[in-house]
Amino acid sequence: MQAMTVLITGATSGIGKATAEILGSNGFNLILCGRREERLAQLKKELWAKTQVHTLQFDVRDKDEVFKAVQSLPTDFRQIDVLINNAGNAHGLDPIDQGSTEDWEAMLDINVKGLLYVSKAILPQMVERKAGHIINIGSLAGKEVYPKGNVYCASKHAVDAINQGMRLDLNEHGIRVGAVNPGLVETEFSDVRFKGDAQRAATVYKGYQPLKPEDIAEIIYFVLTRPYHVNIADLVVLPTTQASSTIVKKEL
Ligand code: NDP
Ligand code: 8X3
Repeated sequence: MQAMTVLITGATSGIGKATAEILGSNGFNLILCGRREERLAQLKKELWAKTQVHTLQFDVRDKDEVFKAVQSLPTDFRQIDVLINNAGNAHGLDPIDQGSTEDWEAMLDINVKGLLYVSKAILPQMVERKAGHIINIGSLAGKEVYPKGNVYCASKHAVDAINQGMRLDLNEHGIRVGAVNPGLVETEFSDVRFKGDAQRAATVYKGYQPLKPEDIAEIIYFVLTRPYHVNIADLVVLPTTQASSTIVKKEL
């Protein structure tokens, strides 16, 4: 049987990169996406002995770039069996009255509209084949709201709603749709949120054991390797020390 092809957005770091590594090691063909071209090239080099890899460099905010990138796929990569909508970030952590409109726009444009653009570019072929699998990376922030999380939480609540909406609308086409919603995972997420302030970012993961990107990647691998009649619709995955967005048992 021909290996399945998986397109991963946000494959240049964190959860997306770890997912590329585990799927590549298990023989899935990969289409890896992100803005940082050198990281995509490095990952392709790392994985090419294990599997077939194609990279697409685009910003999910740019609708035309998204559609052009998907249309540019070479024949061997044109059939996308699995889409992992992972690209996303938080920008800022401010009370709503002090938040920056640029940060709000970035989060809504990337986490919500970007996810929709990529999905729209790929869904028609899944609908035509009456097969496919979409895994949306949501967040605990899509299930709860925490102080100063306002717009990031709104963007992830939107992902939760889109995940449910996709499942309803794509049901008649036999397409699997599900979400994986992590709690605290140590990635570049907090570097981005705090705009490169590494010291502030490090405090987020201090005094307890957060999840590693590999923990989520293993779960994504499990989700997509279930028999086709099994759809894991919605998973929340937390570090053991985290009870909710605001309750984390620290050892310090
Ligand atoms: P990282 O910052 O490590 O990775 C984010 C990825 O998204 C990068 O590969 C980045 O690639 C890509 N990305 C960001 N903006 C854009 C854009 N405009 N266009 C294209 N790609 C983009 O963070 P994580 O791995 O933690 O985040 C991955 C997902 O997991 C996100 O959706 C996040 O919301 C979610 N999540 C993370 C949690 C955490 O605690 N870390 C918890 C819950 C959910 P590049 O910069 O090269 O474009
Ligand atoms: C990322 C986790 O708690 O920083 O979605 O919002 S959190």
